[in-house]
Amino acid sequence: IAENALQALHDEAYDRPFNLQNLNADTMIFTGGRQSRSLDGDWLFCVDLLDTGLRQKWYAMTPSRPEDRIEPWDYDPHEGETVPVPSCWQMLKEKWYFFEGSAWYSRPVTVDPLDKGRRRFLRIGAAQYDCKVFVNGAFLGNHYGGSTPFCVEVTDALAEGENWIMLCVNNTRTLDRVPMRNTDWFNYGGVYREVELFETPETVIRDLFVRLDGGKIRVSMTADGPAEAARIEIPELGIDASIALSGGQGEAAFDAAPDLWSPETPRLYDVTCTVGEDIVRDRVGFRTVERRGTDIVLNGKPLFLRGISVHEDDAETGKLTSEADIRRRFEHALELGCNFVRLAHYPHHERAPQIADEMGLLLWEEIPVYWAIDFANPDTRADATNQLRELIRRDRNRASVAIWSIGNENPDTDARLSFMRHLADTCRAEDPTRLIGAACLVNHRKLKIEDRLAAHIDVIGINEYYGWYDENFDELAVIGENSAPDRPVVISETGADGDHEAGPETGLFSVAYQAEVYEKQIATLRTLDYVKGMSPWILYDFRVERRQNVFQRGWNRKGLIAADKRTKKPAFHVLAAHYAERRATEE
Ligand code: GCB
Repeated sequence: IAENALQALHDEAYDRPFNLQNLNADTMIFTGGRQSRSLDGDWLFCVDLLDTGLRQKWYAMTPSRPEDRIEPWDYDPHEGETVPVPSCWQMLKEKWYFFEGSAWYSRPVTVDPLDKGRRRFLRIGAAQYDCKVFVNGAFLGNHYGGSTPFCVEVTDALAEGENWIMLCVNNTRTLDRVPMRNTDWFNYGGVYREVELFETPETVIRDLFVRLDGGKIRVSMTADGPAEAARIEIPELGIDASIALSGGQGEAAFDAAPDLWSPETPRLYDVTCTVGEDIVRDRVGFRTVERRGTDIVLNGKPLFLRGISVHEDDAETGKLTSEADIRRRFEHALELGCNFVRLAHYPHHERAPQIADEMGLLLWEEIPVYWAIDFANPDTRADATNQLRELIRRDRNRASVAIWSIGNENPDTDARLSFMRHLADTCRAEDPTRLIGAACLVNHRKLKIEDRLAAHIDVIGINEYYGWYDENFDELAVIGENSAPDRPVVISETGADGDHEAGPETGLFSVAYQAEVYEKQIATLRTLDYVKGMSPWILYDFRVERRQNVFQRGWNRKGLIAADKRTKKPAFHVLAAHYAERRATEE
């Protein structure tokens, strides 16, 4: 027993010094318009189930020839097998398919000497979930959160000539984190978004927020360094102004009459911000989105959100997403007649909202506060808050983003309410110009929309599966009648599995039954005047460990399109016809 206890102590001790969570929303830099050097490509790679690398300090090894070594070694981070970055390791080798634990990535990076006063930052687009960063043997920081970018300053860590960067990425699901242990999507792992090196002047623009608010174009920004003023230019609006900085913070408001961004007219403006020698750029659309009673109002006009939900999931590459994937998803959404897409259940690639800005799609963006998480745990709260802040800071210049969603189907406890109110307050503090949503709850006993969270958000999302998990379809109409929400409801999910390959002709898991569920849903939902949008579940079939019956075979089959991203199921056409009809009546 004593030995076990010692081992436990030891295990905790090896990990604790690295779990600083010191790479977070406050250490991000604004990267729009900056030149970067890509560090994508082949990295040396080794899975490490027992965390031997942290115990044996693999990160501190230096490149040397075997014959020069005096101690045996278990892994050499400077040679061996390579994998491409970005990627998900599950998709690279069958033996890594269910691997959950740490894996080491390392690569050499050769740099020129840095001119005096210049700085360097390493930025990792996303690593699932925990990522520890080492440069030349030194631990520089750790980030938690599988879907948001993070930056680490490497000005002093990188020396002229060859350097070694090592990342220890761990995708273990743990009780104190967001998401927790149980999800209905696949637990991918790895560095699955781009890795870049940025060089900046001494004064760095950390953050830039440009939006239309209260009839004016407002700009807020943060820079570090000694600068006293920033310059902001939006040439097409005749804005070229100086903003005074105090303690690195600046704020200004301008009268202007931009052409408003909307799905029909996705107009974007070039914005440039300069502080000292640092220059960043963005393309920003201006629009207002608000709630009035049970309406969602865009640029003063109520609208219905014709949406669809999507995951980031690919049969061949997993969570790795290319520009072509994003464009294909959005093209399919447009083909359905959508003006709205729910990016479920975590922050998607940052190119997604940029492309939605150009293509004219409104977005619901979300953090993985999913099902039961440990709402009473301060670590869980800190993690969720940071992921939300990172997402908002990354995307708050995107006109397409209309709703920040802070939770999905979470049990209505006091701890959850306090947690969610804190997240809603965080949203408003970071960005008062968008709606806050969450997938809320129905009281199935009273057959009524009833969730204490609803009073604290703007859009009540409802995930309901009448005709599927809830087999008595007629109850949906009863819920509709019994509920009188004072704010808009979006049916954030509804649907049914349909297996296009091996499913039966009729009944559960047939594509015919799936289409029938869509028909019945549409007929009932259209009678509810407070329902102001829907994003059925889901555009494509997606991979998940927990679905293993003969029709699912490792996939959630609720896609309107199969996992091949080509085969449309009949329900696709049912929804497309409904959206076409809605569009016709709106116009
Ligand atoms: C839900 C969840 C979603 C699942 C879906 C399903 O309510 O929000 O993540 O994938 O149901 O298919 O059961």
